[in-house]
Amino acid sequence: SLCSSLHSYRGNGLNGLVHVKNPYLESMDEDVLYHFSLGTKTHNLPVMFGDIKFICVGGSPNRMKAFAQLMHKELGLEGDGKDLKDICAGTDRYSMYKAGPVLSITHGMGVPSISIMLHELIKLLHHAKCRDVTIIRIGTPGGLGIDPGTVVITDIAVDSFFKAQFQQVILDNIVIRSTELDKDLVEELLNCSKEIHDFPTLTGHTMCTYDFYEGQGRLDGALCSFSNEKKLEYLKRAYDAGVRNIEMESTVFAAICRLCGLKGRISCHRPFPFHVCSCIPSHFLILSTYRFGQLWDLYNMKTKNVFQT
Ligand code: R2B
Repeated sequence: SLCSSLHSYRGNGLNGLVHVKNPYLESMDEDVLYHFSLGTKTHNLPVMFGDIKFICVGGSPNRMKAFAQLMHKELGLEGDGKDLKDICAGTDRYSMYKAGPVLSITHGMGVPSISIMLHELIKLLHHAKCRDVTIIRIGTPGGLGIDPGTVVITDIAVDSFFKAQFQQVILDNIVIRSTELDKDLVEELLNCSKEIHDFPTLTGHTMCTYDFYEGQGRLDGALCSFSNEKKLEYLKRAYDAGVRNIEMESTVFAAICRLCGLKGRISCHRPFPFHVCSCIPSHFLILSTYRFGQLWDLYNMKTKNVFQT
């Protein structure tokens, strides 16, 4: 089914600053953001990115360029936006486009790819001294037992065992990180979707797998060691556990973003670390002013339902 997930994180360090949790970073003479082909000595990051308020991340370069062009148009910025330059042109790892306060970045496919991107993005926001940034991931997951055309707003990102956790291997240790998302924000997003007609939206868990084929129960990979019955039984269990779509990035996205907002939680005493009250109006801005619903059509997300139970 057509189904898309949307995960959000609001950077909320002290004073709305995004912050990093690496004691070594400040003492480094230079920070090279290798996979963006940007760096603190070679680029004036505060000038280039200091005004960023919204970040939208997604898998592919074409989609994220189209998103930036749409933002350009919707914001009424000068020019037609057709010639938006890829800020990461010095590398072909990721693509990045800027339209006023909106940054649109690719993350490739899978946990390792989005993880590298997020490390460098969060450092970039830190170096650029960005404040009150909202980050949204839009994706093209496979739907699970839902109607084609449905958008899923992720309430919790779960792993292949339906647990709200992400296992980060640090050196040779496994560290479990929480992947819970901001419940108030999920509610807000759902309310926004109600303002848009013909835009079926629901909330549900998004399951993140490490593999597109065997990990997601597909029968058409180069390897397949399970039966169709076994696949359906697993997907049924996933559905019963609350999973409504399946993709490959959500758990690490939630875990990293949650961790980088931790200090903000302490300072503002919110139940979830990446919720800042002052961000709420901005958030509605990106959903309604930018006619968020139309993005899904633009991105041609109508995919086949391979998970219908
Ligand atoms: C959705 O689509 C990609 C796999 O086709 C992957 O990035 C994901 O999460």
